[in-house]
Amino acid sequence: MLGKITKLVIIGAIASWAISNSTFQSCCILSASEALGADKNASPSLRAGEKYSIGETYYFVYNFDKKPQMGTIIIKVQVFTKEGRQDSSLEIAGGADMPSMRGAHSTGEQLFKLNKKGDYLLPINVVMPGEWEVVLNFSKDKRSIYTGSVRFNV
Ligand SMILES: [Cu+2]
Repeated sequence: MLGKITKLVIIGAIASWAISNSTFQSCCILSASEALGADKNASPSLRAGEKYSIGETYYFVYNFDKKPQMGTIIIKVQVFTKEGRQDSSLEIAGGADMPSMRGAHSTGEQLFKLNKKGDYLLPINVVMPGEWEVVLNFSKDKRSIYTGSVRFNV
């Protein structure tokens, strides 16, 4: 009889230790992902209106349709060949988020849409003042060839 009670007490103690231990682990996982976010912050921000090379073949320029502000703003990316001819053979994806509160307003990765002129367009819904980041991912034939980040303050 006494032996059974002792066993129950031991099981109870193990269970409560396991619960507190799992709480400890999830806290560590959280801080690890925060550290990962901090690393991402280190990537240099691309400047609007400047030319950036993509390998040997292409370069691109991006701009906003207006000064970034609350509401919907549109990012326009134009890709050119080294000879200066506008090119629309790439695929561009962009995902917006606020670095200071990752995940809170993340748009997920969305594809830029081409207009008739061959410009790549992506609308972004700015729902809160502060610093925003848009990570751009360029791919050719489904292969990622360039990644960069655009930051702006609202
Ligand atoms: Cu926010």
